Order: sequence, then C-alpha cells, then structure tokens
Amino acid sequence: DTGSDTEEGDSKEASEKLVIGFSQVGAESEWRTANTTSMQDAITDAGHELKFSDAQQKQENQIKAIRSFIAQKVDAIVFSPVVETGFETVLQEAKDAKIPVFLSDRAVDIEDDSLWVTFLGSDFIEEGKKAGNWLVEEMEGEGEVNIVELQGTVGSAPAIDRKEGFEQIISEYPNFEITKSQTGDFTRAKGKEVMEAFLKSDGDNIDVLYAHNDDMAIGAIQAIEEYGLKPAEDIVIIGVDAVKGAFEAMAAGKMNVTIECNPLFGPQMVEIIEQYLAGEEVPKRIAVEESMYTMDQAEELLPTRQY
Ligand code: GZL
Repeated sequence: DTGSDTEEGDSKEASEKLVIGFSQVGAESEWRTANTTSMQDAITDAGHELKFSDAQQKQENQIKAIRSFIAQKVDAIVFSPVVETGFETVLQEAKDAKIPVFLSDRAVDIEDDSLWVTFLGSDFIEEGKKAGNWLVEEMEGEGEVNIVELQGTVGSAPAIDRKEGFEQIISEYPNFEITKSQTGDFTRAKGKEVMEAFLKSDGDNIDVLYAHNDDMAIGAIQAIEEYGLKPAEDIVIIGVDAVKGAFEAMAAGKMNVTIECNPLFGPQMVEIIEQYLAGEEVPKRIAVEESMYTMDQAEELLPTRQY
C-alpha cells in the first residue's frame, strides 16, 4: 500500500495494473458500440484487465453485473446506467466494499453523490437546446410547425434531458408544436415502427421529426420513404449522436442535421480512474466536447468520422 489512503479506498500507483469492471447499457445503437470499443481499447491499451458486461438495456442485468464486480473485488467500476433511478442500493454496496464507481455517458438521479466519483459524458440538455435552436432558425417564419418526437429509452438521462432542452427552446414559439411523442428505445427497428404509426395517424400533417438519436431517425427515414414522402424535404429530420449512419443519410439528402454526442471518451475515462486511484482529486462532472453537423457538411466530413 503506497501513498496516502483516499476517502474511498487505498490509493494505487497509476502505472499499476488495475482490474476494471465495465457495466455497459447494451449494443442498441451505433453510438453505443463505438462507446464500448473506445472504452475497451482504452482499458486494455493502458495495460489494465477489463471485466465487461453488456446488459442488453436491462436494469436487472446491470445490477447483477455490478454485484459480480464487487464479489470479484475489482479496483474500479465504470457504469453507464440504462435509466436514472433504481441503482442506489447496489451503488451503496460498491461504496461499502470501497470500490469507486465512475459514471460513463449517462447519469443517475440520486441525492447522495458520494455513491460515485465522477460523471464523464455529454450535456444532454445542451444537445436538446442545440436541436431546438437549429429548428427555430430553420423554420421560424413558416407558420404552424408540427413536430413528432421519437424519444430515447424511457427514464434514461439522454431521453429526459434531450426532451427538456428541446422544449426549453421551442416553448418560446407558439407556432411550434410537438403533436406526437413516443419512445423508440434508441433503436432503428423501434424508430421505424413508431414512425409508421405517426405517419398512419398524422401523415401529411407532420413537418418535422425530432429523434433523440440517429439510429431511430434512420429507421424513421425508411418508414417515411415507404409511406411515399421525401425525408429531409417533406419532413425535416433532426437526429442526435452524429454517427456515420447520419452522415450517410445527410450525404444522400435524406436527413437535415445531427447534434454530436461524442462516444470516444474511453482514454479520458481511464485517465480519470488512474488519477483517482493514485490519490489525486478529480472533478465531479466532466463534460465531453461536441458540435453539430448539417446536410451541406456531410459529404466532405463523412470520411473523417471515427464512429
Ligand atoms: C448518449 C447515449 C445514448 C445515445 C444513443 O450519451 O446514452 O444511448 O444517444 C444510445 O444512441 O443508445
């Protein structure tokens, strides 16, 4: 045991080989699989041992995985909570076992913030506001604007906050209205299915689709084409993540804009874990840098995209 103990457990030399448990949401989207790869590569490239669990978007699987990491006495747990609530008990168990937990990508809605060391991820409210501001600039003077919304996973931080941020902006404009809003669970298949239902009920009265991620937007684009309308022309398409699939859709003239949500923060996460276990102070919340991209930029930027 070298150096002084930190509040949550013994400090370890940064270069020492760590055993890190990573409880990942699932593999539901291009964003998710890119985030998994970034995290896995960063942990193994740094010479640490990775114990990985894909929860298939089920909360009970994440709780089981964290309990298993505790039983295996890992040095640190990285956790991307599928939803914001219901994890207090298992996070308390990790704290009692003196295993630090680092929140990756998604946050939890828990009063006692001593149950995790740091949150590293995007500001989803900011992402929703960027989407709203882009739409207002694009369509402000166009009379009634009917918007259908494909929400992310019910109860997840990105779904709650992307909705909140978007509504903060468009609520200032009475002619903008969200006429239908339903979860597509962040997947292409569900996004297509729900968009088919929206088209069936509201067909020619839909001006805009706001999808909480690009995968649902891509599924919806298929539904719009099968319905006989032109995506990005008859219905403006807004997505979030800025995955390759969105750049391909925009380059094909089928999508208007995507708000970037950067999944490639694996190296930054490993650095934070090493710093903390070496006894250094780390910030409670670290936001990931990100931008937004429109149709006219897609062709040129597509070859540069890493996920
Ligand atoms: C956002 C992340 C979301 C992505 C979706 O950080 O939690 O989950 O936007 C993914 O693609 O399913």
